[in-house]
Amino acid sequence: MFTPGEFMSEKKVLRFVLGDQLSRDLSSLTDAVPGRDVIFLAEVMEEATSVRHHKKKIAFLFSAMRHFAEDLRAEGFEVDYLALDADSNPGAFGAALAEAVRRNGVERVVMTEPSELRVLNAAQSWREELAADLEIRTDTRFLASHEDFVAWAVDDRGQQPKSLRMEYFYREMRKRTGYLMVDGKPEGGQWNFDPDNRKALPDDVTIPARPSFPPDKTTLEVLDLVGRAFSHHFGDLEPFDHPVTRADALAYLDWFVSEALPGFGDWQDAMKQGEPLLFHSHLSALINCGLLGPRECCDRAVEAWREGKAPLNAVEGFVRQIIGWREFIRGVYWLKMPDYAQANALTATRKLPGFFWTGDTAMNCLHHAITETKTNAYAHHIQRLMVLGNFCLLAGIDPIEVQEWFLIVYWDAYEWVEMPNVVGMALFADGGFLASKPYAASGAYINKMSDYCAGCRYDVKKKSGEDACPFNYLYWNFLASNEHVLKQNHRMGLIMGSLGKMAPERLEEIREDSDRFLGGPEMRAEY
Ligand code: FAD
Ligand code: DLZ
Ligand code: SF4
Repeated sequence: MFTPGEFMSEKKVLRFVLGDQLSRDLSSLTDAVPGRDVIFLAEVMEEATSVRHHKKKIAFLFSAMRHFAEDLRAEGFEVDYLALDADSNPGAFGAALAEAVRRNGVERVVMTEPSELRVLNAAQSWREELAADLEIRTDTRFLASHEDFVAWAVDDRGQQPKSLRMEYFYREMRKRTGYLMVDGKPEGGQWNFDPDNRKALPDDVTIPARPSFPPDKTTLEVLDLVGRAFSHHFGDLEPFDHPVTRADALAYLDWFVSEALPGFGDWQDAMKQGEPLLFHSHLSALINCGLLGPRECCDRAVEAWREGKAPLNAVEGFVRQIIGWREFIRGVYWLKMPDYAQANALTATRKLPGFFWTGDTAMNCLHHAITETKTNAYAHHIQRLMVLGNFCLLAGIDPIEVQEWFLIVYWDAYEWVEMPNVVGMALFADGGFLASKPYAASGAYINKMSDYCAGCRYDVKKKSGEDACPFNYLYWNFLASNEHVLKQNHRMGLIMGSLGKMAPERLEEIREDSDRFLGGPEMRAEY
């Protein structure tokens, strides 16, 4: 006897998988039948140039897509793979899908919801022109569904809150998942071990050497393609030694858990010249494109703690980044879009300086963070937040320009995760919806957490004048320029009090230094 669903499922179904949906347990693939269904993946110019993505990001994704297709074929699936340079490539998702429907003679298409609003809206519009039914399924790879997040964030009358705090969401997620919980209470008696995770890096710490995944034939073909098609895009294509298969991604996760996780907590906020990765997992791009699942990453970390191979502060910190920050950020994106994209609570209007594309600046911290970004399509969280983001915040760079830069340059960047991190966390452009106060800091913070300042043309100890660290006067200038907004923030009370006590001459000096710097050659927008 057939159930109605099984009867329907006798017909061939086209399963459309996007570039950040490379998970075998994807909701659109769970009921795929080898020998009957066709799985469709498409490299399309419109998507690859929606912004001028870093070359390494495109190469990583295309290679991971092609390897995912190979794995599906090995499982017995028919895969219709549209390569970017195929003669028949129409260059856009909608047209490519319409042609795939005709080519494969299907009446039904199934896909998992796109992770970004732009592509979800496009997918809804494809329905009109598609000669087939299109089913869009929920993305079950996140631990909190859209409904879960709304139920947590929005009150009974459907009223949106004025602000949300990750910490409370995280506690709910800990309770729901049971990660690091004992008898309903957090392991170690604390929810959060962040205060233990802010140590500067001592000179004698050995940073573990990363495994390398040399390009195979498929990746070499992609590198050649990307080198030709996207030569004008930002960033270095090579060296390229990233995991691009599920098997390599799992091996990289295993390596992280055994070698780097034990030091992840202590030195999570540290920065060191020539060491872009330190003890960070470097897993974000693998998780965001679907090669790894967030649950399995947390499972492995918690297992290491249970086996006594990693300390609690490291494992709690890592689990918090994934079940806390990552899920929270996604929830905020879907709750606040589309207006969030335009948020500019501090009315910042300055153009992004050209050195963000070249790294050509005398500010050593920014020089390193940007050149590493250019080489690796990666910078770790504190470089993104407290060097790059902090500079954009203090210099009053237009959030739209900053969003675009962050979306372009990182291999893990997709709008759903990039935007709230930039708008809410780095720039306070949502007026404090996501962060309780701006992540603004002077040079003293960067000096404490890094070895950048010793090699800088500017003097981190100097507060004013041409040789003073620009972060020092820009910090106070930021507070003074935004006093009307920031004085209402109770967490800023102490620092705004200090600003209020500043002599007018000192305030004038800060303004002059800031005007000179912000109007000077270092800040020119062209590059
Ligand atoms: P680890 O430090 O090893 O952290 C472990 C994992 O936790 C990460 O792999 C990631 O999956 C998750 N995670 C940690 N922090 C965050 C966070 N704030 N938001 C979401 N997930 C988090 N992350 C992206 O994945 N894509 C982006 O486009 C992105 N843009 C950012 C822009 C700014 C301005 C800032 C401040 C942060 C941004 N982040 C982004 C968050 C974070 O910086 C990166 O996830 C992290 O640096 C990736 O490196 P990792 O894998 O070594 O992370
Ligand atoms: C980031 C990206 C790029 C550069 N190119 C493609 C592509 O050619 N084909 C594809 O399926 N996905 C690509 N992606 C990832 C998509 O941007 C991502 O899947 C959507 O934005 C999700 O909404
Ligand atoms: Fe950056 Fe200032 Fe330190 Fe130079 S002195 S590296 S500009 S914080």
